[in-house]
Amino acid sequence: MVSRTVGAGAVALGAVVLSLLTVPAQAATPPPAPDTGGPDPTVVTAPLAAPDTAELRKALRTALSQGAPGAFARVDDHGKTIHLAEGVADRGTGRAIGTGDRIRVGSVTKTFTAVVLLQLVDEGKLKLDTSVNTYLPGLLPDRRITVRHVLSHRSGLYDYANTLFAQSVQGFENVRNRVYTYRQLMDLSLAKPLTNKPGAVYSYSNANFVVAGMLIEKLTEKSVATAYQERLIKPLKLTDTYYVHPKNTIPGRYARGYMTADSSGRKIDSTRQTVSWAQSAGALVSSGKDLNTFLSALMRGELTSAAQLKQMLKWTPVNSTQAYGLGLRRRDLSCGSVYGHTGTVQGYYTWAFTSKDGKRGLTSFANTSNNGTVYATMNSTLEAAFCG
Ligand code: REY
Repeated sequence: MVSRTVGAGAVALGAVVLSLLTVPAQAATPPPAPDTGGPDPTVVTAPLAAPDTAELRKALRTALSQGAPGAFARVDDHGKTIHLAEGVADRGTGRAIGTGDRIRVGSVTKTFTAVVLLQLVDEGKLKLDTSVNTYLPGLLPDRRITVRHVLSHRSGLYDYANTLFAQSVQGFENVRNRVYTYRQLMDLSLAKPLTNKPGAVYSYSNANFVVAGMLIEKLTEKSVATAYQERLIKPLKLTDTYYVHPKNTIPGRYARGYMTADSSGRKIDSTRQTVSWAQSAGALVSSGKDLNTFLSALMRGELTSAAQLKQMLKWTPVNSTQAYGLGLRRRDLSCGSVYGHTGTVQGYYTWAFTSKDGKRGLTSFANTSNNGTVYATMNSTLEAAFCG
């Protein structure tokens, strides 16, 4: 590995033990966070080593041996693209998976949602440190919850996904074809007390990005679908990216998704689903190419003002190797930090990350979920793609 100078945040890591990383929705209790997050601690002064394609391929094959029907990694590096794919997109037909297949990207949607809101901040329609209830009167039980708290998962709003999916298969089948209103999703969250004092700590919750979607619709007087389309999909020419909710299908060529049953390990074809339980927290369809394009544009400052990008990059600690900005994850690798998001919806595991300058991007993907060993293996694609 090439030695490089990194800031205190990454030096403290030593060897990154990727297998110990937790699934985001179940992150360990975090340390207290300051009210506006800290600065980005990581300074990379040397160029990144070339992606380790052998290691990437090994990870994809390992994921297959652990139960993923298919897996791929697409790296866009200074204008060059690496395509790696193993296994199948469809267990019925045996069609090989490809890096061009469309996928359900789960919570990578949260980054799109956050960017729309930061554009609204740029337009003077929204303030990050203002109470959510100023814009959505009476919605939240505590006026102290600000827009910033919601976008950094510090609101304390309960994550109703924990209740919905306590039993993975039955929980999924109950919602697979359901269509929720945002209000109904908020009611599921608000049925439980706040999990922390507003602003105090990171506590991942889909309810935060339901609030974010409600803010978009209130302030733009249009649907979130229109906001994504007009502000991100069209200008960036993201030809594989769709917000199809409440439809339960994926247009064009796509990878089928196979969720793993809790105890039997049986694979359940979970391709058809509305993802209505997530909507602006997780319902986008996209591709490796589009996710790499989107995150690169974001980090290059093409989607928001420099001032709002700086706000997105103010960090709340998650654990010793992770932090959360505004709709953005930071992962601290052995060679420095990368920025993006993870996504899990039934049958679909996605990692989309980029270097700070936006010049190297990775989307890695497996068409399974609810499988901790596959999750840990796919996590290791970050180290291979960015640190060599
Ligand atoms: C939903 C459950 C996880 C997935 C979630 N996803 O909150 C958001 C994200 C959109 O962060 C499901 N797990 C699975 C279970 C666990 O059912 N009992 O892995 O298929 O992307």
